[in-house]
Amino acid sequence: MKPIIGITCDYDWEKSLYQLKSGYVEGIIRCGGQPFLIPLLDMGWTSADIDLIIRHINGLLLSGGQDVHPRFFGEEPHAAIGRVNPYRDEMELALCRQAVKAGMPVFGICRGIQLMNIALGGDIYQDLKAQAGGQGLICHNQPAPKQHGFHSVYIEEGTRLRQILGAGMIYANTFHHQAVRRLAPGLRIAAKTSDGVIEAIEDSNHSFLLGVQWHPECMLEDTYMLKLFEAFVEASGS
Ligand SMILES: [Mn+2]
Repeated sequence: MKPIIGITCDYDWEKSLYQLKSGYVEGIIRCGGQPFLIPLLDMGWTSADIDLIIRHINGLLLSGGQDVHPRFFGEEPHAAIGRVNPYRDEMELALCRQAVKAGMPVFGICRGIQLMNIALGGDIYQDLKAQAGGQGLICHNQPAPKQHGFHSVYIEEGTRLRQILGAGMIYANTFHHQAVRRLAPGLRIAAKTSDGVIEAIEDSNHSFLLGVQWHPECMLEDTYMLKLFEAFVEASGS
């Protein structure tokens, strides 16, 4: 039976529209999974609702989207914060924690890597330029088509990510102004860019707990990016 992959959706409150870019769904289908979209529930949701969702899926994909509200790691909003939806944050933090507790494979993309790190006790830069500019930042918001591998990402040796990709460096697209800062306990850095920005994190002891800062769902024609979806769906099916 195909593994059922829960994918979180964004919510546009101005248009009253649940939304998800097609690449997330296509990546899962291409690799033999059954996508199952998870909308933001109304504000009355309970932990029993989260448990119900977790019981019906085999893997959790945390999709991209807006910034995470900094209250979830104990900070006030920085002047350079982007748009946030604290309701989505709250529900996804609960989903992520519950999935990890259940030993379920979790794959975080862009906002998803940040949310995963916060859910497990770490934090993020609210704005790289304002808070990590001293590192001599490279460009992380590419003025190039979304499927283009714009900057190099260096994969750490001995990581699950390295094992999945079979490469020490890949070219990845980049559309983010935030990034993982302090790692959550139990997680390790799996990849960085040349400026030291963390681009991937993982728990090497978990069945599959991986977050990437780039957007593999926009690069499905790239062998490396498809390998990420393959490994995630495979872990969710075993
Ligand atoms: Mn980047």
